[in-house]
Amino acid sequence: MIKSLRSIDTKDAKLAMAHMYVAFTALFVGASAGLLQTLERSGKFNLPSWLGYYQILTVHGVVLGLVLTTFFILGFMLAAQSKTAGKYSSGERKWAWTGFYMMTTGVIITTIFILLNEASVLYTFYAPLMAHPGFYIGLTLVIVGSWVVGVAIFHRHYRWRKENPGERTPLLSFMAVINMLMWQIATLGVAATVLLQFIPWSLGFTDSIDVLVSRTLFWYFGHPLVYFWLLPAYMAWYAIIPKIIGGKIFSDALARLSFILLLLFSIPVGFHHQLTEPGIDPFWKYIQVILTFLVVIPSLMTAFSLFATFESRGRELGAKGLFGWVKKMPWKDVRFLAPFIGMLWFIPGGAGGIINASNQVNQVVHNTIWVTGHFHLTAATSVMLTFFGIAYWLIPSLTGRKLTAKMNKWGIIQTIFWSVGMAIMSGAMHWQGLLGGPRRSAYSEYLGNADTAAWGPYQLAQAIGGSILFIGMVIMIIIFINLAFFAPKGKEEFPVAKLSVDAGETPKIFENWKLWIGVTLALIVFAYTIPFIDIIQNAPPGSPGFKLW
Ligand code: HAS
Repeated sequence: MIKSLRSIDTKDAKLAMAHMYVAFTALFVGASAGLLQTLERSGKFNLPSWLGYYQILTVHGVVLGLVLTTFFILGFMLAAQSKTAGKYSSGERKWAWTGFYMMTTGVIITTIFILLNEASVLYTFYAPLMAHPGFYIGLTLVIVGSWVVGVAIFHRHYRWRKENPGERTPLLSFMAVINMLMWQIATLGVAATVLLQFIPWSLGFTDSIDVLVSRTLFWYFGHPLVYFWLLPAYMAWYAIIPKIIGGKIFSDALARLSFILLLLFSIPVGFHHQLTEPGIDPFWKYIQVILTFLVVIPSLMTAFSLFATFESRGRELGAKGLFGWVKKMPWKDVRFLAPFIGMLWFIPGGAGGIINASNQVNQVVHNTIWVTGHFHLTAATSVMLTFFGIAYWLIPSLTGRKLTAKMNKWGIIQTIFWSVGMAIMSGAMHWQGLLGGPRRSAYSEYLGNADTAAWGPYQLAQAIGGSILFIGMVIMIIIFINLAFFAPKGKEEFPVAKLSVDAGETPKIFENWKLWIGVTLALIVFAYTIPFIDIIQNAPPGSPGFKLW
Protein backbone atom coordinates (compact mmCIF):
# COMPACT_ATOMS: atom_id res chain seq x y z
CA MET A 1 0.00 0.00 0.00
CA ILE A 2 1.33 3.46 -0.91
CA LYS A 3 1.62 5.58 2.22
CA SER A 4 -0.09 8.97 1.87
CA LEU A 5 2.17 12.00 1.83
CA ARG A 6 -0.48 14.10 3.49
CA SER A 7 0.03 15.05 7.14
CA ILE A 8 -3.50 14.00 8.18
CA ASP A 9 -6.12 11.50 7.04
CA THR A 10 -6.73 11.94 3.29
CA LYS A 11 -10.48 12.51 3.63
CA ASP A 12 -9.96 15.08 6.38
CA ALA A 13 -7.25 16.78 4.29
CA LYS A 14 -9.68 17.12 1.37
CA LEU A 15 -12.31 18.57 3.69
CA ALA A 16 -9.88 21.14 5.08
CA MET A 17 -8.61 21.99 1.58
CA ALA A 18 -12.16 22.61 0.31
CA HIS A 19 -12.40 25.38 2.91
CA MET A 20 -9.02 26.75 1.81
CA TYR A 21 -10.04 27.04 -1.87
CA VAL A 22 -13.00 29.23 -0.91
CA ALA A 23 -10.87 31.23 1.54
CA PHE A 24 -8.17 32.10 -0.99
CA THR A 25 -10.70 32.89 -3.74
CA ALA A 26 -12.24 35.29 -1.23
CA LEU A 27 -8.82 36.82 -0.58
CA PHE A 28 -8.40 37.55 -4.28
CA VAL A 29 -11.87 39.07 -4.74
CA GLY A 30 -11.92 41.01 -1.48
CA ALA A 31 -8.41 42.45 -1.72
CA SER A 32 -9.05 43.53 -5.34
CA ALA A 33 -12.10 45.44 -4.11
CA GLY A 34 -9.89 46.98 -1.42
CA LEU A 35 -7.45 48.29 -4.01
CA LEU A 36 -10.30 49.90 -5.98
CA GLN A 37 -11.54 51.59 -2.79
CA THR A 38 -8.23 53.18 -1.91
CA LEU A 39 -7.78 54.33 -5.52
CA GLU A 40 -11.25 55.89 -5.56
CA ARG A 41 -10.64 57.63 -2.26
CA SER A 42 -7.38 59.09 -3.57
CA GLY A 43 -9.43 61.11 -6.04
CA LYS A 44 -7.11 60.08 -8.88
CA PHE A 45 -9.31 57.32 -10.18
CA ASN A 46 -12.99 57.09 -11.06
CA LEU A 47 -14.88 53.85 -10.70
CA PRO A 48 -16.70 52.75 -13.85
CA SER A 49 -20.31 53.94 -13.88
CA TRP A 50 -21.66 50.41 -13.30
CA LEU A 51 -19.71 49.95 -10.09
CA GLY A 52 -20.63 51.83 -6.92
CA TYR A 53 -18.23 52.72 -4.11
CA TYR A 54 -20.50 51.24 -1.43
CA GLN A 55 -20.99 48.19 -3.57
CA ILE A 56 -17.27 47.38 -3.58
CA LEU A 57 -16.97 48.35 0.07
CA THR A 58 -19.66 45.75 0.81
CA VAL A 59 -17.83 43.15 -1.29
CA HIS A 60 -14.60 43.97 0.56
CA GLY A 61 -16.08 43.73 4.07
CA VAL A 62 -18.31 40.70 3.51
CA VAL A 63 -15.85 38.68 1.45
CA LEU A 64 -12.79 39.34 3.62
CA GLY A 65 -14.37 39.84 7.05
CA LEU A 66 -16.92 37.05 6.86
CA VAL A 67 -16.05 34.64 4.05
CA LEU A 68 -12.24 34.46 3.98
CA THR A 69 -12.00 34.35 7.76
CA THR A 70 -14.78 31.82 8.43
CA PHE A 71 -13.62 29.39 5.76
CA PHE A 72 -9.92 29.65 6.63
CA ILE A 73 -10.61 29.29 10.35
CA LEU A 74 -12.89 26.28 10.00
CA GLY A 75 -10.48 24.60 7.55
CA PHE A 76 -7.52 25.20 9.88
CA MET A 77 -9.36 24.07 13.00
CA LEU A 78 -10.62 20.90 11.29
CA ALA A 79 -7.08 20.08 10.17
CA ALA A 80 -5.59 20.85 13.60
CA GLN A 81 -8.18 18.71 15.34
CA SER A 82 -7.73 15.82 12.92
CA LYS A 83 -3.97 16.03 13.48
CA THR A 84 -4.04 16.15 17.27
CA ALA A 85 -7.24 14.33 18.31
CA GLY A 86 -7.27 11.87 15.40
CA LYS A 87 -9.28 11.54 12.23
CA TYR A 88 -12.99 12.28 12.04
CA SER A 89 -15.58 9.51 11.95
CA SER A 90 -17.55 9.30 8.71
CA GLY A 91 -20.58 10.74 10.54
CA GLU A 92 -18.59 13.74 11.79
CA ARG A 93 -17.14 14.28 8.34
CA LYS A 94 -20.64 14.27 6.85
CA TRP A 95 -21.71 17.00 9.27
CA ALA A 96 -18.68 19.06 8.29
CA TRP A 97 -19.29 18.63 4.55
CA THR A 98 -22.98 19.50 4.96
CA GLY A 99 -21.98 22.67 6.78
CA PHE A 100 -19.41 23.48 4.12
CA TYR A 101 -21.97 23.19 1.30
CA MET A 102 -24.50 25.27 3.22
CA MET A 103 -21.93 28.00 3.78
CA THR A 104 -20.77 27.95 0.16
CA THR A 105 -24.36 28.17 -1.11
CA GLY A 106 -24.94 31.08 1.26
CA VAL A 107 -21.82 32.86 -0.02
CA ILE A 108 -22.95 32.48 -3.64
CA ILE A 109 -26.44 33.84 -2.89
CA THR A 110 -25.09 36.80 -0.89
CA THR A 111 -22.48 37.61 -3.55
CA ILE A 112 -25.09 37.60 -6.34
CA PHE A 113 -27.15 40.27 -4.59
CA ILE A 114 -24.12 42.41 -3.81
CA LEU A 115 -23.00 42.19 -7.44
CA LEU A 116 -26.51 43.13 -8.59
CA ASN A 117 -26.08 46.25 -6.44
CA GLU A 118 -29.13 45.28 -4.42
CA ALA A 119 -27.28 44.88 -1.14
CA SER A 120 -24.76 47.73 -0.81
CA VAL A 121 -25.21 47.83 2.96
CA LEU A 122 -21.60 47.05 4.06
CA TYR A 123 -20.63 44.11 6.22
CA THR A 124 -22.39 45.58 9.25
CA PHE A 125 -25.69 45.92 7.27
CA TYR A 126 -26.95 48.62 9.63
CA ALA A 127 -30.66 49.32 9.53
CA PRO A 128 -32.39 51.44 8.31
CA LEU A 129 -30.59 50.53 5.05
CA MET A 130 -32.52 47.65 3.54
CA ALA A 131 -30.89 45.06 1.27
CA HIS A 132 -32.60 42.49 -0.91
CA PRO A 133 -33.91 39.59 1.26
CA GLY A 134 -31.53 37.28 -0.67
CA PHE A 135 -28.56 39.03 1.02
CA TYR A 136 -29.84 38.21 4.50
CA ILE A 137 -30.93 34.69 3.53
CA GLY A 138 -27.47 33.98 2.09
CA LEU A 139 -25.77 35.22 5.26
CA THR A 140 -28.09 33.08 7.38
CA LEU A 141 -27.00 30.03 5.41
CA VAL A 142 -23.35 30.90 6.04
CA ILE A 143 -23.95 31.13 9.77
CA VAL A 144 -26.13 28.05 10.11
CA GLY A 145 -23.63 26.14 7.94
CA SER A 146 -20.83 27.13 10.32
CA TRP A 147 -22.88 25.77 13.24
CA VAL A 148 -23.18 22.46 11.42
CA VAL A 149 -19.39 22.31 10.93
CA GLY A 150 -19.15 23.11 14.65
CA VAL A 151 -21.09 19.92 15.45
CA ALA A 152 -18.22 17.89 13.95
CA ILE A 153 -15.65 19.81 16.02
CA PHE A 154 -17.60 19.41 19.28
CA HIS A 155 -18.26 15.75 18.64
CA ARG A 156 -14.64 14.91 17.82
CA HIS A 157 -13.51 16.48 21.07
CA TYR A 158 -16.23 14.70 23.03
CA ARG A 159 -15.25 11.37 21.42
CA TRP A 160 -11.56 11.90 22.32
CA ARG A 161 -12.51 12.48 25.94
CA LYS A 162 -14.60 9.32 25.96
CA GLU A 163 -11.79 7.29 24.39
CA ASN A 164 -9.14 8.71 26.76
CA PRO A 165 -10.84 9.15 30.14
CA GLY A 166 -9.03 11.30 32.66
CA GLU A 167 -6.31 12.41 30.22
CA ARG A 168 -5.52 15.99 29.26
CA THR A 169 -7.22 16.72 25.92
CA PRO A 170 -5.10 17.83 22.94
CA LEU A 171 -4.51 21.56 23.30
CA LEU A 172 -5.42 22.47 19.71
CA SER A 173 -8.66 20.50 19.91
CA PHE A 174 -9.55 22.23 23.19
CA MET A 175 -8.84 25.62 21.63
CA ALA A 176 -10.96 24.80 18.55
CA VAL A 177 -13.87 23.89 20.85
CA ILE A 178 -13.57 27.18 22.76
CA ASN A 179 -13.49 29.20 19.55
CA MET A 180 -16.49 27.34 18.15
CA LEU A 181 -18.43 27.69 21.41
CA MET A 182 -17.80 31.43 21.43
CA TRP A 183 -18.90 31.61 17.79
CA GLN A 184 -22.08 29.58 18.34
CA ILE A 185 -23.16 31.67 21.34
CA ALA A 186 -22.26 34.96 19.65
CA THR A 187 -23.92 34.22 16.31
CA LEU A 188 -27.24 33.71 18.13
CA GLY A 189 -27.41 37.52 18.26
CA VAL A 190 -26.91 38.12 14.57
CA ALA A 191 -29.18 35.16 13.72
CA ALA A 192 -31.90 36.70 15.90
CA THR A 193 -31.74 40.11 14.24
CA VAL A 194 -31.59 38.65 10.73
CA LEU A 195 -34.39 36.09 11.22
CA LEU A 196 -36.72 38.14 13.41
CA GLN A 197 -36.08 41.64 12.08
CA PHE A 198 -34.30 41.92 8.71
CA ILE A 199 -35.83 39.06 6.73
CA PRO A 200 -39.50 39.77 7.64
CA TRP A 201 -38.91 43.52 7.08
CA SER A 202 -37.16 43.14 3.71
CA LEU A 203 -39.87 40.72 2.57
CA GLY A 204 -42.48 43.35 3.43
CA PHE A 205 -44.10 41.36 6.27
CA THR A 206 -43.38 44.20 8.69
CA ASP A 207 -43.45 47.96 7.92
CA SER A 208 -40.60 49.06 10.11
CA ILE A 209 -37.51 47.99 11.99
CA ASP A 210 -36.26 48.87 15.46
CA VAL A 211 -32.84 50.23 14.59
CA LEU A 212 -31.33 50.18 18.08
CA VAL A 213 -32.41 46.59 18.75
CA SER A 214 -30.87 45.48 15.45
CA ARG A 215 -27.58 47.27 16.14
CA THR A 216 -27.42 45.93 19.68
CA LEU A 217 -27.97 42.35 18.49
CA PHE A 218 -25.37 42.90 15.74
CA TRP A 219 -22.71 44.11 18.18
CA TYR A 220 -23.53 41.38 20.66
CA PHE A 221 -22.11 39.28 17.82
CA GLY A 222 -19.66 41.80 16.37
CA HIS A 223 -17.02 41.83 19.08
CA PRO A 224 -16.75 38.07 19.58
CA LEU A 225 -16.59 37.96 15.78
CA VAL A 226 -13.19 39.67 15.96
CA TYR A 227 -12.01 37.17 18.59
CA PHE A 228 -13.26 34.34 16.39
CA TRP A 229 -10.65 35.69 13.94
CA LEU A 230 -7.98 36.16 16.60
CA LEU A 231 -8.20 32.83 18.44
CA PRO A 232 -6.95 30.67 15.55
CA ALA A 233 -3.94 33.01 15.33
CA TYR A 234 -3.44 32.45 19.09
CA MET A 235 -3.73 28.68 18.45
CA ALA A 236 -0.73 28.99 16.13
CA TRP A 237 1.16 31.33 18.48
CA TYR A 238 0.72 29.02 21.49
CA ALA A 239 0.98 25.56 19.95
CA ILE A 240 2.72 25.77 16.57
CA ILE A 241 5.29 28.57 16.67
CA PRO A 242 7.17 26.94 19.61
CA LYS A 243 7.71 23.85 17.44
CA ILE A 244 8.87 25.91 14.46
CA ILE A 245 11.53 27.62 16.58
CA GLY A 246 12.57 24.25 18.02
CA GLY A 247 11.16 24.97 21.48
CA LYS A 248 8.31 23.78 23.69
CA ILE A 249 4.95 25.14 24.85
CA PHE A 250 5.70 27.25 27.91
CA SER A 251 2.51 26.40 29.81
CA ASP A 252 -0.52 24.38 28.75
CA ALA A 253 -2.52 25.68 31.71
CA LEU A 254 -1.83 29.32 30.88
CA ALA A 255 -2.82 28.79 27.25
CA ARG A 256 -6.10 27.13 28.24
CA LEU A 257 -6.85 29.73 30.89
CA SER A 258 -6.39 32.57 28.41
CA PHE A 259 -8.81 30.86 25.97
CA ILE A 260 -11.37 30.36 28.74
CA LEU A 261 -11.10 34.03 29.73
CA LEU A 262 -11.57 35.02 26.08
CA LEU A 263 -14.73 32.91 25.97
CA LEU A 264 -16.08 34.50 29.16
CA PHE A 265 -15.32 38.12 28.40
CA SER A 266 -15.53 38.52 24.65
CA ILE A 267 -19.32 38.47 24.36
CA PRO A 268 -20.71 40.82 27.03
CA VAL A 269 -18.84 43.82 25.60
CA GLY A 270 -20.76 44.79 22.43
CA PHE A 271 -21.72 48.22 23.81
CA HIS A 272 -18.13 49.41 23.32
CA HIS A 273 -19.07 49.68 19.63
CA GLN A 274 -22.13 51.75 20.60
CA LEU A 275 -20.64 54.17 23.10
CA THR A 276 -21.84 57.20 21.14
CA GLU A 277 -25.33 55.81 20.52
CA PRO A 278 -28.28 57.34 22.34
CA GLY A 279 -30.87 55.04 23.91
CA ILE A 280 -28.46 52.89 25.95
CA ASP A 281 -28.12 53.68 29.64
CA PRO A 282 -24.59 55.05 30.34
CA PHE A 283 -24.34 52.84 33.41
CA TRP A 284 -24.49 49.70 31.25
CA LYS A 285 -22.05 51.17 28.77
CA TYR A 286 -19.72 51.70 31.73
CA ILE A 287 -20.15 48.08 32.88
CA GLN A 288 -19.34 46.80 29.39
CA VAL A 289 -16.28 49.07 29.16
CA ILE A 290 -15.01 47.43 32.37
CA LEU A 291 -15.65 43.99 30.86
CA THR A 292 -13.75 45.12 27.74
CA PHE A 293 -10.74 45.90 29.88
CA LEU A 294 -11.02 42.42 31.38
CA VAL A 295 -10.88 40.86 27.92
CA VAL A 296 -7.53 42.57 27.36
CA ILE A 297 -5.99 40.46 30.16
CA PRO A 298 -5.85 37.13 28.24
CA SER A 299 -4.06 38.95 25.41
CA LEU A 300 -1.49 40.27 27.88
CA MET A 301 -1.14 36.70 29.20
CA THR A 302 -0.55 35.59 25.62
CA ALA A 303 2.17 38.20 25.15
CA PHE A 304 3.80 37.01 28.40
CA SER A 305 3.64 33.38 27.30
CA LEU A 306 5.15 34.19 23.90
CA PHE A 307 8.02 36.13 25.43
CA ALA A 308 8.61 33.20 27.80
CA THR A 309 8.67 30.75 24.89
CA PHE A 310 11.10 32.88 22.87
CA GLU A 311 13.33 33.53 25.84
CA SER A 312 13.46 29.87 26.93
CA ARG A 313 14.36 28.75 23.42
CA GLY A 314 16.91 31.56 23.09
CA ARG A 315 18.59 30.54 26.37
CA GLU A 316 18.68 26.90 25.23
CA LEU A 317 20.64 28.14 22.23
CA GLY A 318 23.00 30.15 24.41
CA ALA A 319 21.35 33.59 24.32
CA LYS A 320 21.92 35.97 27.25
CA GLY A 321 19.89 38.88 28.62
CA LEU A 322 16.29 39.94 28.08
CA PHE A 323 16.35 40.20 24.32
CA GLY A 324 19.28 37.90 23.48
CA TRP A 325 16.75 35.45 21.97
CA VAL A 326 16.14 37.83 19.08
CA LYS A 327 19.43 36.77 17.47
CA LYS A 328 18.57 33.06 17.82
CA MET A 329 15.22 32.99 16.04
CA PRO A 330 14.84 31.37 12.57
CA TRP A 331 14.28 34.63 10.69
CA LYS A 332 14.72 33.03 7.29
CA ASP A 333 11.89 30.56 7.90
CA VAL A 334 8.70 32.20 6.65
CA ARG A 335 6.60 29.88 8.84
CA PHE A 336 8.08 31.83 11.75
CA LEU A 337 8.68 35.24 10.20
CA ALA A 338 5.14 35.95 8.98
CA PRO A 339 3.36 35.18 12.30
CA PHE A 340 6.10 36.93 14.27
CA ILE A 341 5.64 40.14 12.30
CA GLY A 342 1.92 39.64 12.97
CA MET A 343 2.67 39.56 16.72
CA LEU A 344 4.76 42.72 16.47
CA TRP A 345 1.91 44.56 14.76
CA PHE A 346 -0.46 43.38 17.45
CA ILE A 347 1.35 45.57 19.99
CA PRO A 348 0.20 48.89 18.38
CA GLY A 349 -3.00 47.19 17.19
CA GLY A 350 -3.92 46.12 20.72
CA ALA A 351 -2.96 49.55 22.10
CA GLY A 352 -5.35 51.08 19.55
CA GLY A 353 -8.09 48.74 20.84
CA ILE A 354 -7.52 49.96 24.39
CA ILE A 355 -7.79 53.55 23.14
CA ASN A 356 -11.08 52.69 21.39
CA ALA A 357 -12.47 51.08 24.50
CA SER A 358 -11.70 54.07 26.72
CA ASN A 359 -15.06 55.78 26.73
CA GLN A 360 -13.92 59.42 26.56
CA VAL A 361 -11.24 58.83 23.94
CA ASN A 362 -13.73 56.81 21.91
CA GLN A 363 -15.64 60.07 21.35
CA VAL A 364 -12.59 61.33 19.41
CA VAL A 365 -12.04 58.28 17.23
CA HIS A 366 -15.48 56.74 16.78
CA ASN A 367 -16.73 56.72 13.21
CA THR A 368 -13.44 58.15 12.00
CA ILE A 369 -11.08 56.30 9.73
CA TRP A 370 -8.90 55.64 12.80
CA VAL A 371 -11.18 52.64 13.46
CA THR A 372 -10.53 51.36 9.96
CA GLY A 373 -6.81 51.74 10.67
CA HIS A 374 -7.27 49.78 13.93
CA PHE A 375 -8.85 46.77 12.34
CA HIS A 376 -6.42 46.74 9.46
CA LEU A 377 -3.63 46.36 12.02
CA THR A 378 -5.38 43.73 14.12
CA ALA A 379 -7.43 41.66 11.68
CA ALA A 380 -5.75 42.40 8.37
CA THR A 381 -2.17 42.32 9.67
CA SER A 382 -1.72 40.37 12.93
CA VAL A 383 -4.34 37.78 12.10
CA MET A 384 -3.81 37.63 8.33
CA LEU A 385 -0.01 37.41 8.50
CA THR A 386 -0.46 34.55 10.96
CA PHE A 387 -2.95 32.87 8.61
CA PHE A 388 -0.46 33.26 5.76
CA GLY A 389 2.24 31.84 8.04
CA ILE A 390 -0.02 28.83 8.69
CA ALA A 391 -0.83 28.43 4.99
CA TYR A 392 2.86 28.09 4.04
CA TRP A 393 3.08 24.70 5.82
CA LEU A 394 -0.59 23.71 6.09
CA ILE A 395 -1.42 23.75 2.37
CA PRO A 396 1.52 21.55 1.25
CA SER A 397 1.10 19.29 4.26
CA LEU A 398 -2.56 18.75 3.31
CA THR A 399 -1.88 18.23 -0.38
CA GLY A 400 1.21 16.03 0.10
CA ARG A 401 3.67 18.57 -1.27
CA LYS A 402 6.72 20.48 -0.02
CA LEU A 403 7.30 24.11 0.81
CA THR A 404 10.35 24.71 -1.36
CA ALA A 405 13.18 27.15 -0.62
CA LYS A 406 11.92 29.25 -3.54
CA MET A 407 8.38 29.52 -2.15
CA ASN A 408 9.83 30.22 1.29
CA LYS A 409 11.70 33.16 -0.25
CA TRP A 410 8.56 34.40 -1.99
CA GLY A 411 6.76 34.09 1.35
CA ILE A 412 9.36 36.37 2.94
CA ILE A 413 8.91 38.88 0.11
CA GLN A 414 5.12 38.68 0.56
CA THR A 415 5.51 39.34 4.32
CA ILE A 416 7.59 42.43 3.56
CA PHE A 417 5.10 43.75 1.00
CA TRP A 418 2.19 43.15 3.37
CA SER A 419 3.93 44.85 6.31
CA VAL A 420 5.15 47.86 4.35
CA GLY A 421 1.80 48.30 2.56
CA MET A 422 -0.13 48.04 5.78
CA ALA A 423 2.22 50.35 7.68
CA ILE A 424 1.63 53.07 5.08
CA MET A 425 -2.10 52.49 4.65
CA SER A 426 -3.05 51.86 8.26
CA GLY A 427 -0.67 54.58 9.50
CA ALA A 428 -2.33 57.14 7.22
CA MET A 429 -5.75 55.95 8.35
CA HIS A 430 -4.90 56.36 12.03
CA TRP A 431 -3.50 59.83 11.43
CA GLN A 432 -6.40 61.02 9.31
CA GLY A 433 -8.81 59.58 11.86
CA LEU A 434 -7.21 61.56 14.68
CA LEU A 435 -7.80 64.70 12.63
CA GLY A 436 -11.47 63.73 12.28
CA GLY A 437 -11.43 62.12 8.82
CA PRO A 438 -14.66 60.12 8.53
CA ARG A 439 -14.74 56.40 7.82
CA ARG A 440 -16.87 54.69 5.12
CA SER A 441 -16.81 57.66 2.73
CA ALA A 442 -16.14 57.91 -0.99
CA TYR A 443 -14.01 60.69 -2.53
CA SER A 444 -16.90 61.65 -4.77
CA GLU A 445 -18.79 62.66 -1.63
CA TYR A 446 -16.21 65.30 -0.80
CA LEU A 447 -16.20 66.99 -4.18
CA GLY A 448 -16.68 70.69 -3.79
CA ASN A 449 -16.13 70.28 -0.08
CA ALA A 450 -13.34 72.10 1.74
CA ASP A 451 -12.24 68.76 3.24
CA THR A 452 -11.16 67.47 -0.18
CA ALA A 453 -7.82 69.26 -0.05
CA ALA A 454 -7.27 68.54 3.64
CA TRP A 455 -7.66 64.78 3.32
CA GLY A 456 -5.88 64.52 -0.05
CA PRO A 457 -2.36 63.54 1.15
CA TYR A 458 -3.67 60.97 3.63
CA GLN A 459 -5.92 59.33 1.09
CA LEU A 460 -3.13 59.32 -1.47
CA ALA A 461 -0.90 57.56 1.08
CA GLN A 462 -3.66 55.02 1.63
CA ALA A 463 -3.81 54.37 -2.11
CA ILE A 464 -0.04 53.84 -2.22
CA GLY A 465 -0.22 51.46 0.74
CA GLY A 466 -3.25 49.73 -0.80
CA SER A 467 -1.39 49.20 -4.08
CA ILE A 468 1.59 47.61 -2.26
CA LEU A 469 -0.87 45.38 -0.38
CA PHE A 470 -2.49 44.39 -3.65
CA ILE A 471 0.90 43.17 -4.93
CA GLY A 472 1.31 41.28 -1.63
CA MET A 473 -2.07 39.63 -2.19
CA VAL A 474 -1.11 38.57 -5.73
CA ILE A 475 2.13 37.03 -4.43
CA MET A 476 0.15 35.14 -1.78
CA ILE A 477 -2.29 33.76 -4.32
CA ILE A 478 0.61 32.59 -6.53
CA ILE A 479 2.22 30.85 -3.54
CA PHE A 480 -1.13 29.25 -2.62
CA ILE A 481 -1.64 27.89 -6.14
CA ASN A 482 1.92 26.60 -6.21
CA LEU A 483 1.61 24.86 -2.83
CA ALA A 484 -1.79 23.39 -3.67
CA PHE A 485 -1.07 22.13 -7.21
CA PHE A 486 2.52 22.46 -8.42
CA ALA A 487 5.05 22.16 -5.58
CA PRO A 488 7.06 18.92 -5.61
CA LYS A 489 5.42 15.93 -3.95
CA GLY A 490 6.68 15.17 -0.46
CA LYS A 491 5.81 15.10 3.21
CA GLU A 492 5.66 18.58 4.73
CA GLU A 493 5.65 18.76 8.51
CA PHE A 494 2.46 19.71 10.39
CA PRO A 495 4.27 21.36 13.31
CA VAL A 496 2.69 20.84 16.72
CA ALA A 497 4.78 21.65 19.78
CA LYS A 498 5.17 19.47 22.86
CA LEU A 499 4.74 20.78 26.37
CA SER A 500 7.81 21.92 28.29
CA VAL A 501 8.85 19.51 31.04
CA ASP A 502 9.00 22.46 33.42
CA ALA A 503 5.33 23.35 32.83
CA GLY A 504 2.98 22.85 35.77
CA GLU A 505 -0.08 20.60 35.85
CA THR A 506 -3.20 21.67 33.95
CA PRO A 507 -6.12 21.90 36.39
CA LYS A 508 -8.94 19.48 35.55
CA ILE A 509 -11.50 22.25 36.01
CA PHE A 510 -10.47 23.72 32.63
CA GLU A 511 -12.33 20.88 30.94
CA ASN A 512 -15.52 21.52 32.91
CA TRP A 513 -17.65 22.75 30.02
CA LYS A 514 -20.87 23.10 32.02
CA LEU A 515 -19.11 25.54 34.32
CA TRP A 516 -17.60 27.72 31.56
CA ILE A 517 -20.74 27.80 29.45
CA GLY A 518 -22.73 28.60 32.59
CA VAL A 519 -20.46 31.51 33.58
CA THR A 520 -20.43 32.79 29.97
CA LEU A 521 -24.24 32.82 29.84
CA ALA A 522 -24.47 34.39 33.30
CA LEU A 523 -22.17 37.23 32.24
CA ILE A 524 -24.20 37.79 29.07
CA VAL A 525 -27.47 37.84 31.03
CA PHE A 526 -25.93 40.27 33.52
CA ALA A 527 -24.54 42.64 30.88
CA TYR A 528 -27.51 42.66 28.52
CA THR A 529 -30.85 41.90 30.24
CA ILE A 530 -31.66 45.21 31.90
CA PRO A 531 -30.37 47.49 29.11
CA PHE A 532 -32.13 45.36 26.50
CA ILE A 533 -35.48 45.55 28.29
CA ASP A 534 -34.89 49.28 28.60
CA ILE A 535 -34.15 49.59 24.86
CA ILE A 536 -37.37 47.77 23.94
CA GLN A 537 -39.59 49.54 26.49
CA ASN A 538 -38.40 53.01 25.55
CA ALA A 539 -37.99 52.41 21.84
CA PRO A 540 -39.02 55.23 19.52
CA PRO A 541 -41.24 54.25 16.57
CA GLY A 542 -39.46 51.83 14.21
CA SER A 543 -37.96 53.09 10.97
CA PRO A 544 -39.54 52.26 7.60
CA GLY A 545 -35.97 52.16 6.22
CA PHE A 546 -34.32 52.91 2.87
CA LYS A 547 -34.87 50.25 0.28
CA LEU A 548 -31.72 49.77 -1.81
CA TRP A 549 -33.19 47.37 -4.37
FE1 HAS B 1 -11.03 46.11 18.05
C1 HAS B 1 -13.40 48.24 16.65
C2 HAS B 1 -11.55 47.52 21.11
C3 HAS B 1 -8.81 43.89 19.46
C4 HAS B 1 -11.11 44.23 15.17
N1 HAS B 1 -12.04 46.22 16.27
C5 HAS B 1 -12.97 47.17 15.89
C6 HAS B 1 -13.46 46.87 14.58
C7 HAS B 1 -12.85 45.70 14.17
C8 HAS B 1 -11.95 45.32 15.23
C9 HAS B 1 -13.09 44.95 12.87
O1 HAS B 1 -13.60 49.37 22.43
C10 HAS B 1 -14.44 47.72 13.75
C11 HAS B 1 -15.84 47.26 13.82
C12 HAS B 1 -16.70 48.16 12.95
O2 HAS B 1 -16.87 47.84 11.77
O3 HAS B 1 -17.15 49.19 13.44
N2 HAS B 1 -10.28 45.82 19.93
C13 HAS B 1 -10.61 46.49 21.03
C14 HAS B 1 -9.86 45.99 22.18
C15 HAS B 1 -9.07 44.97 21.69
C16 HAS B 1 -9.36 44.85 20.29
C17 HAS B 1 -9.94 46.48 23.57
N3 HAS B 1 -10.12 44.41 17.43
C18 HAS B 1 -9.24 43.64 18.17
C19 HAS B 1 -8.84 42.50 17.40
C20 HAS B 1 -9.49 42.59 16.18
C21 HAS B 1 -10.29 43.80 16.23
C22 HAS B 1 -7.89 41.44 17.89
C23 HAS B 1 -9.47 41.70 15.01
C24 HAS B 1 -8.83 40.57 14.94
N4 HAS B 1 -12.22 47.60 18.74
C25 HAS B 1 -12.30 48.00 20.03
C26 HAS B 1 -13.34 49.04 20.15
C27 HAS B 1 -13.87 49.24 18.88
C28 HAS B 1 -13.15 48.33 18.02
C29 HAS B 1 -13.77 49.75 21.36
C30 HAS B 1 -14.99 50.20 18.50
C31 HAS B 1 -14.45 51.49 18.01
C32 HAS B 1 -15.57 52.39 17.54
O4 HAS B 1 -15.75 53.45 18.16
O5 HAS B 1 -16.25 52.08 16.56
C33 HAS B 1 -8.15 44.11 22.55
O6 HAS B 1 -8.53 42.75 22.43
C34 HAS B 1 -6.71 44.27 22.21
C35 HAS B 1 -5.82 43.50 23.19
C36 HAS B 1 -4.45 43.30 22.64
C37 HAS B 1 -3.30 43.52 23.27
C38 HAS B 1 -1.98 43.26 22.57
C39 HAS B 1 -1.24 42.02 23.11
C40 HAS B 1 -0.03 41.77 22.26
C41 HAS B 1 0.40 40.55 21.84
C42 HAS B 1 1.60 40.46 20.92
C43 HAS B 1 2.85 40.12 21.67
C44 HAS B 1 4.05 40.27 20.76
C45 HAS B 1 5.20 39.54 20.89
C46 HAS B 1 6.34 39.81 19.97
C47 HAS B 1 5.37 38.51 21.91
C48 HAS B 1 -3.26 44.00 24.67
C49 HAS B 1 -0.29 39.28 22.23
C50 HAS B 1 7.23 40.81 20.67
C51 HAS B 1 8.59 40.92 20.11
C52 HAS B 1 9.42 41.99 20.32
C53 HAS B 1 10.80 41.97 19.76
C54 HAS B 1 8.96 43.18 21.07
